[in-house]
Amino acid sequence: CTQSSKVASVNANEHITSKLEEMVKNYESTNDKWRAFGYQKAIAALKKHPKQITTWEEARALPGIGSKLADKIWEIVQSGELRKLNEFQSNEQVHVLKLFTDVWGAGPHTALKWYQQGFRTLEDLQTKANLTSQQKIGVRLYNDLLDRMPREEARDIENIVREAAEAIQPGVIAQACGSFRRGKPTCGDVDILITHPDGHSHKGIFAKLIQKLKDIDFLTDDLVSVEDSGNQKKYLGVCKLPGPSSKHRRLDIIVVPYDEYGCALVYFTGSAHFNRSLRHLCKKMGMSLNEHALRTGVVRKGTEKIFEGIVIPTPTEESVFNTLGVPFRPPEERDH
Ligand code: DCP
Ligand code: MG
Ligand code: MN
Repeated sequence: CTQSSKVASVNANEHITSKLEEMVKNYESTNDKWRAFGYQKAIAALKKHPKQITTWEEARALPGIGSKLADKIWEIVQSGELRKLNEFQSNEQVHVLKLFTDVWGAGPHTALKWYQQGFRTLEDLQTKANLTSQQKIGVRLYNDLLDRMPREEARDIENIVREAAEAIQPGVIAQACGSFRRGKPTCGDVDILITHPDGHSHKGIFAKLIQKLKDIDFLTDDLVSVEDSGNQKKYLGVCKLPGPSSKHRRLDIIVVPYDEYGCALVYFTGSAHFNRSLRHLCKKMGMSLNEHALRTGVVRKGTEKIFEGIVIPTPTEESVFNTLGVPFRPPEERDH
């Protein structure tokens, strides 16, 4: 068994995990953390399992799957349905909590609070609830922000940001990562990574770029106008392509120094699940990986890091995979 096999590239049990993932969402929205956690462990085990589950015993034998979860899995295998999930979906409270947790800037805790305050609709929130500035945007643009855009639109957005960045700093690299780079047909947002190969010119770009995109009326709303993380800067906002029929779309822009480009590219390409798998692999080798750097010689005591380790230079994405001893995985194959 090689280390890379820990990151299974196809999910043979998608028909099961998709239903269990719905259950996780339901339990998260009712703040039932333990049940949500149990289902998540089961999903992870199923995703690692190389073949389709066909018997109850097979499910029960997987790590983290007890007899109750095996019953649920067996029910899906046999009937293609999960009654408990259908029950959830016909419950009013669950519907309202789902509506509310889908407001950008609101989590399960806030959704439950709103429910307990007697709010049931988005109009209730707009007229009666005490909303943060993010939640106000989330309610006002509710439908647009939940809608996934076709990848062609993500490419148009990438081009506008790239042109604006290029006008500010020639030679800049500006590329859409996330689901777009993984080749998905639709994207929940556009994640644009910006750097400059000369190693220092990335520094002046961030504030000028955001201002320029506002000047041309491309950015319509700020969600987080600047988030500092080490030498990286991140913007989270909303943009809109010109034209009367275009929708508001979520846009994330990250500016990073060139020596962090390899790790940043891996991180922002994702998927989030793939990143977790890589970090898990790192842990077993005394390494660590985040959007900034790959480190070796990390000393951990439980979950605490006693020594943060030494940075291994990883100028490219390939070098990150090589250093981890994992065969290179093209972005299209990084969904698990
Ligand atoms: N990311 C991560 N862990 C998270 C959130 C994000 O590792 N909790 C990384 C991996 C993601 C990338 O950042 O692929 C971009 O985050 P998005 O939330 O934009 O996710 P995607 O672009 O993958 O999907 P979507 O189409 O829903 O935007
Ligand atoms: Mg994205
Ligand atoms: Mn994003």
